[in-house]
Amino acid sequence: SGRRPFIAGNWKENPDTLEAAIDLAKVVSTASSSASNVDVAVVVPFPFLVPVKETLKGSNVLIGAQDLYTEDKGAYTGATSLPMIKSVGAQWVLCGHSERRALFGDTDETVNAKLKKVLAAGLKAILCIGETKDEYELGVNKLICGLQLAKGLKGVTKEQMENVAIAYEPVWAIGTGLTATPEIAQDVHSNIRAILGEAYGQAVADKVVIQYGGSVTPETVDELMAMPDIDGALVGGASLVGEKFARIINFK
Ligand code: G2H
Repeated sequence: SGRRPFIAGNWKENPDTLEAAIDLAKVVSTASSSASNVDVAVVVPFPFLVPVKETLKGSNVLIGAQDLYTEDKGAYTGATSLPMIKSVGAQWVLCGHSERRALFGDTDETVNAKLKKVLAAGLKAILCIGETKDEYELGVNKLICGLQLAKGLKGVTKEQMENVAIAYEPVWAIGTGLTATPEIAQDVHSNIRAILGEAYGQAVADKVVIQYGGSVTPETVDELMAMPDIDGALVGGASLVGEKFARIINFK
């Protein structure tokens, strides 16, 4: 496809100590040396951005944040701004992870505002989309993903799409051990690319990396990555186990 594979570990609210975070980062750093032809990132909790980046020095592993608040600074207790994230050297920021949508009130509108903030600052964003179990069972998964995509990317220019990756994460497959079959995922991914093609033109759409996320493991990564429109993975649980993530980024 000409697209460079991109695998990111989304650590979520893990691990629970700095020491454990540094240990895990060391394993990723070592594992990445044998993983050529793939971009690798770890998307870590805010307090770990600086020490993990330090640990990854000398490796090609990129670093990302899991969320941001859209105000640059001020009286917003508990919030972390994009300028802060940028100033500590993060390259990627997740926008609209389903857990942020379900637990922390993110909507398509706030996700769009966050995404635009990231892009305006010249950083890269992973826009996460995906349908719930009910929506999947009703057969409206592609419709829901199309809406989330259109709303999430509202106002994003063709040029800015160079800095956007899409992660398709069916909510029913997240942390459940249920992976969408490669065929189901491929079907949604090719639909996502078609929608991007209508919005931005085929040449732009052909360059956008579309990751799959939802219980990706060493056992499932190879067949997922073999699909023509699956360009990478956003890995949660398995990214916390060094040897599993090592195998995933060295997919075959
Ligand atoms: C989906 C994924 C990573 P897991 O949320 O973003 O997590 O691999 O644990 O399903």
